[in-house]
Amino acid sequence: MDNPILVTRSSMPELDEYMNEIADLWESHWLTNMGPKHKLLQDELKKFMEVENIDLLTNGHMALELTLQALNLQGEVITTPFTFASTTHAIVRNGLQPVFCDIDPVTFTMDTERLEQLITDRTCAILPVHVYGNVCNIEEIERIAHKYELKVVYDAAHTFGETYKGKGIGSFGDASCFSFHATKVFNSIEGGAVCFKDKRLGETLYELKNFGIHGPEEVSAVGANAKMNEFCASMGLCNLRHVEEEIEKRKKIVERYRDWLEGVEGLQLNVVQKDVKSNYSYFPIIIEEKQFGSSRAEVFDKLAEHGIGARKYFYPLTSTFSAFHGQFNVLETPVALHISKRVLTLPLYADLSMKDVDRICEIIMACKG
Ligand code: T4K
Repeated sequence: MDNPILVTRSSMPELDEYMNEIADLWESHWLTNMGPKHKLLQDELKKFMEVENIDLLTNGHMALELTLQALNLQGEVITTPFTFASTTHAIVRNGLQPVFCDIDPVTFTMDTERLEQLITDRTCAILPVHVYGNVCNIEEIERIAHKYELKVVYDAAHTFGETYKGKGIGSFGDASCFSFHATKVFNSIEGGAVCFKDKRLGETLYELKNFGIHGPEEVSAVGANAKMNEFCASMGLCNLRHVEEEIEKRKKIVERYRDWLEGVEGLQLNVVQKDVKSNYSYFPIIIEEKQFGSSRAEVFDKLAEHGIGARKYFYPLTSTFSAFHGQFNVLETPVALHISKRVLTLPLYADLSMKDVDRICEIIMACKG
């Protein structure tokens, strides 16, 4: 078997670059609790992401969980089930009730035509997901949120570095939560950030990520420990220097995939959104068995036989997790169900070679009936 190719591979700087970056930690002995690297990365990211306010956290999940806590919400949160476990868990772990809205069949983001009918007098917020870096219907979400006075928190885990209509993607809603996990376009090993509008929300978040400590002798909230440490921040500083180049490489890989797979009967490719500067984070394909001639399972197995680890992001729907059985009324989301049963996310990372892309596509095309 050829060398295995996994769905992604973490971007890393040269070892020397990282060693140089962390060397001063041996001088200062300051390893965590909002040290100088944390501060520097925060400032650099603010510029790069073109946002007004940002705070760094340990990971994208805590970004979501603590943002919901900071907003002091109660009741129902409308979200989508076509996402990673984290999105729904953040809602449930805050004692809130998820209400699942179906997705749009083209962007796989919240179908705003179905959103308004899900609003009840218990609805407190909307938590849409910019899944695969596809930007949600921001105008509609914000119009509806404004009409019903609802908070909007975007799960922006997949949208690092993107802009919408020329504005940093983290500028929308009350807050946007990013992931800097090892598998993401930009990583700080583990890491995350919240971009937010209201500075008071930022102050609350800052305290919540540090146990709710308000002052030397006052703890005013039941917070968590979600502070990004200096080693992670250092990795972020190194990776940030190369991220534009990496996104450019991803773009070329995506173009190569498209050359092979665009227009193939039975395959739906990810949408290209005209107002979005994309980060090329994922390359999902939707396989319609009847037209393509093979099922998602058959293509998945054939790739696996050749050591290629495509993934079923996101199957199953979070609304079907056994963890939630019997806890809330799960509405049917037929489009999300349809997509989740047919989606395959193909390998994509900056150093994936064109030769490997060609090989992956040859295997997929050999499955075509
Ligand atoms: N919201 C959304 C919409 C998300 O997708 C996520 C995370 C979050 C919120 C929460 O953000 P974080 O709290 O994670 O910051 C992975 C990631 O762990 C997760 O971050 C990501 N979404 C999710 C979509 O994918 P797994 O369970 O599929 O990861 P794993 O370990 O199977 O890794 C996938 C591939 O990545 C491996 O086959 C090889 C490569 N890899 C992995 C690791 C851990 C590396 O090259 N280096 C590594 O260190 O969840």
